[in-house]
Amino acid sequence: MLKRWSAAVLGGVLLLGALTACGGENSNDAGNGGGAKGDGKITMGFAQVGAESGWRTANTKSIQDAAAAAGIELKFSDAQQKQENQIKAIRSYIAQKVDVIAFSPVVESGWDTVLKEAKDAKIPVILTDRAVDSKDTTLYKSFLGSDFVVEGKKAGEWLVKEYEGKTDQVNIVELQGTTGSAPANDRKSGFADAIKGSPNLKIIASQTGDFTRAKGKEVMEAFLKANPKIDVLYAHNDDMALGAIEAIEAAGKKPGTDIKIISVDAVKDGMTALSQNKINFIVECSPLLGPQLMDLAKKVVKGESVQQRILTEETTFTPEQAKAALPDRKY
Ligand code: GYE
Repeated sequence: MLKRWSAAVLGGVLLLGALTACGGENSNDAGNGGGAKGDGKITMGFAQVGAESGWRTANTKSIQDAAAAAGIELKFSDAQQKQENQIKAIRSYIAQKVDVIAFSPVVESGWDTVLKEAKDAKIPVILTDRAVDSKDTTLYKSFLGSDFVVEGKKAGEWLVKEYEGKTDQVNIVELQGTTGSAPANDRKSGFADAIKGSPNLKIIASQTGDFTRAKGKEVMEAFLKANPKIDVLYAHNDDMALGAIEAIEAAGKKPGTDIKIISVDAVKDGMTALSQNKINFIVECSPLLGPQLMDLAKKVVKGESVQQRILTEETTFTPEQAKAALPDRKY
């Protein structure tokens, strides 16, 4: 734990602070001149992906609230969906000698070097939400988050049931999440796996919408132009589905009726569209990882052993179930 930072470190930290500010996010950023005060308080450096979706906003709030409730000092940075920014943030947390680093890796590959740096500095790392593809699993203590393959499967299984007994070709378009990210890779493969026994269910176009509403809309516009008959949209998150709904309506079609829509997350805006029958089915992915993350952080800082993989519990929603769940929905 450093009380004073070197000029070089401070430079890096200020840069991070600037990046964070642009993102319109956060609070306890790494440039606040704070740091460990030798008072026994745990300091966590958290390198967030960005602010790309409603899911992410809820996830950030969960982490910030849970840190405050647990008395953990949080240094938080927003990488604006860029791996290089996350790596810079992690390096700055290492330089500041935080007690624990947590992050949600934007993409799966390319983390070994920086994770090794944290390990060499004896700073434990916890992965939240998204996985890395590192072969060496001693580079992190635990991975807390959803099983995205299962989520993709649930989406595909719903579709298989929906068209059970029908043989006409069903044209599916897919809006993928951020290229190279665990949820995009896994939601794609889980879905493909679930529909592979139904040869009439055909993915006719599949492209990334980067998990954002704006890109979801843009790519859906292109899909609609290129394909006169689209029966189903599978979007890897609600935000892209919501953007696509705008494109579908602008093209004079009825979302949920002319084009059936399946998405993942179950954030409030998605659930509202589902309750209005503009989306037909949503697979839940919980962003409320903060409390479990803080418990894990306390344990790893104490040197206690923790489970390498901790799964979040999730469900699925039909329009009726969305109507019932909406009043109590926390995100
Ligand atoms: O589904 C999406 C967000 O990694 C599970 O990232 C997360 C995904 C989530 O942008 O909305």
